[in-house]
Amino acid sequence: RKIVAAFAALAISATVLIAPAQAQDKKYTIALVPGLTTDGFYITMRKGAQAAADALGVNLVFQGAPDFNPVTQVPVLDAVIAKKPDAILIAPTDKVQLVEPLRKANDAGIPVITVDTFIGSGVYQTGAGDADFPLAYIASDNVLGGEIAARALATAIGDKGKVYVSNVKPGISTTDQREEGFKKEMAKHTGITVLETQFNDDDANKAASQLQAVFARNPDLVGVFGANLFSALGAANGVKQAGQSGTVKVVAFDAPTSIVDNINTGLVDVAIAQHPAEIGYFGVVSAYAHLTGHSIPVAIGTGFTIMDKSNIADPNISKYLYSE
Ligand code: T6T
Repeated sequence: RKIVAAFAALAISATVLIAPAQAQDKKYTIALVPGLTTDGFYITMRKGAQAAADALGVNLVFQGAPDFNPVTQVPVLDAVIAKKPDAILIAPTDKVQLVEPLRKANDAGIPVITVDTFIGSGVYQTGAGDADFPLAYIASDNVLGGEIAARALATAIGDKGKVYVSNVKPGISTTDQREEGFKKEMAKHTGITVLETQFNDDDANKAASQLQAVFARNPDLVGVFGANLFSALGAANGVKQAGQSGTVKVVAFDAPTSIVDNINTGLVDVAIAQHPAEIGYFGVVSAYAHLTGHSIPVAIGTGFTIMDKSNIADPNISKYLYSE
């Protein structure tokens, strides 16, 4: 009070005193556009984002498409841009196809941060290339995740035999990098043959049929790496339907709640849980920091929790299972 009185006595304009306070009181709206809405990974990311939004007094809007596809994601993004949020957090569904649609947001003065997936090379704010305009990339280290998956599968199959990657489709930064890391690591395991990748379009049923078709062609198949939630669920179901549970080993990326049963019954050997809530949390915090005049890291990496039969009952591990 004394300070205010002193300023008043100095006849400093009220606007000067009040303006910064008003700026801080502004209620920001941050939009989160997931890869798709019906995926435990993004549902969990939304929870983390909401926790940060609540703590910071930010209005969070969650708007996405029902499937993981640029054709359905771009119109959602256009609708979000038209509403002029203060910032956009987005998991772009294609490295190339989302560049121009996101440039529209950037040109409209809306800061863009990509979460989970990236556009271009994923290296932003360098002044190089035409896709470096997002302010930050917040995600798992997906190459490392692929390497971890390969080591886990190699161990499960006794370091020999035929395996393949069940993947979504080329052009998605995360799943491309997981496959890259997986193959890089498997190249060191000379007793293991990596068969051709099967792309399932994020359709678990397709992944299940593909498993059975690969097994029919290769009755000596010993393992599969499911490179995301639906690829892994589908591949595991395929193994079960082929009557090969426990014989054809499954390493799963992602951790929906159904993975617990699959691990306990021995259908899935290892699941690599990402930390999507952290991605959402740091996404909102980064956007807010930028909006309030702070500099932010151009890249934030979040971790993994490796789940198997030995630890899945531990609450410190199971807390990383995704929400539904
Ligand atoms: O694996 C996650 C995510 O990281 C990836 O980009 C797309 O698939 C998931 O959402 C799981 O379905």
